[in-house]
Amino acid sequence: MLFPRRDRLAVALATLLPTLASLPAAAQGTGDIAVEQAWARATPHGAQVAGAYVTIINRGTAPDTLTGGSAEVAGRFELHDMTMVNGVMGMRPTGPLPIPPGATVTLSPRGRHIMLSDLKRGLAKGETVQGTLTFARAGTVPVRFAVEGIGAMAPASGDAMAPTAEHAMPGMKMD
Ligand SMILES: [Cu+2]
Repeated sequence: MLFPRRDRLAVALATLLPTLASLPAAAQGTGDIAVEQAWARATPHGAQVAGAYVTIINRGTAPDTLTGGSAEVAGRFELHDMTMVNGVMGMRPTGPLPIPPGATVTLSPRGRHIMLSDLKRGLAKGETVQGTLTFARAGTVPVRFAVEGIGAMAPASGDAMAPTAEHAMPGMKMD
């Protein structure tokens, strides 16, 4: 069956567009690395830091490592882990995060997470923040963080603004 040139193009587009539209909106990635469910927390007024979270899937056969990243709203991007000091949940910077082959690694408010700091502005629920994740093998992967509500696990007071207490989360409960 032959189509004039323009019709063939139209047919090609008609074939392609539904395919693109059917891709999960949250799926992002490059090569063997897929990034899903990228989100960040809205920030209280004046906050200098925001937590961000992703699920990383390594579909390849080689190990990879999340080494860093960026976000348009943040001067700094760090990987953090949770700590418990004198019964108070806190956070501290941590090293690169291994993503073993076949693994699904989820960053969450209860454990390893991304800490965006030196915020250029506050984050509002409902917006989307552009960013990247950097992997040792996969390289730089663009990510869009969907900003969710401040949430029940966020710091309960203005302590988030105090430099020495910005990571203390006294209201956080352990499972
Ligand atoms: Cu943190």
